[in-house]
Amino acid sequence: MSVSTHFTHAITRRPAASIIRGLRAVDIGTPDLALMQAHHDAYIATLRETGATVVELPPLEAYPDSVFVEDTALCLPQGAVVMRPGAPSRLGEAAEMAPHLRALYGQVVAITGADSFIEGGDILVTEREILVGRSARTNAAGIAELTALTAPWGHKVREVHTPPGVLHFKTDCSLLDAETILSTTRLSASGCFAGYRVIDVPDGEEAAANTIRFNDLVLMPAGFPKTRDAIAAAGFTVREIGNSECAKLDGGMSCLSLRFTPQK
Ligand code: CIR
Repeated sequence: MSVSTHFTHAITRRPAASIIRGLRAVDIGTPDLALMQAHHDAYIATLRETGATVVELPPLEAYPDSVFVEDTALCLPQGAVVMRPGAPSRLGEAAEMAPHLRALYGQVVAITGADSFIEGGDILVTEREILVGRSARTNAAGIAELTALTAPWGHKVREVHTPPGVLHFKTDCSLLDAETILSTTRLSASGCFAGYRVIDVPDGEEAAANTIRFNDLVLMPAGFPKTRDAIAAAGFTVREIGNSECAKLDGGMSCLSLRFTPQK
């Protein structure tokens, strides 16, 4: 069973009313909280459908982007690493997540360097390595600290680059199985996925690149039929989840959960 696609647990956090002040690269409208909550409920129900335990945390009004829990931690089979988000308004979210990880994991370590910044959205864990994209949120010092913290657990970190203007590395890619990555062509053209099987997101559907493989399902944002058909044609079972409101804040499927199998 692949440790990068199969998990017993997920952590999510309900969106706060302050979500209307969430960060966004381009303002394409204010998210509707009720609709976002409905999409969030469907997302959680789908995770649970696979048999997983989903821990739903309460909203954090002080942190408008706190629904995007992925950025606060990296969960590995051996332990969890608490991140240091590069967005100043999100820095405090990591400390809010740490106690919940300690309740489930025997080993919880943290990125602590004052100059180290790294967000979970820039990290793709595959069966053989941890790919980390440098971005506006993740810097070399953050990647160096992550490398040092995870080496004793037997992990190899490889630094790659997030395409210019793209929020996170995983905004543009996702792992579908141990060997298969869904990617935009603007990212895969860099050659960073050499040795993997790559499924290209059809032109015009770049916003569908951020999916999650969670146990036997692939969760993807609704409204991208060519990408849905390409994933299904490759043999995966696809579930489409409404993402219109999170998309206004540059968020997608992976951002909404931490996915892991705890080790006490
Ligand atoms: C942000 O800019 O931080 C949020 N509005 C979106 C975060 C999305 N997270 C992710 O891709 N992992």
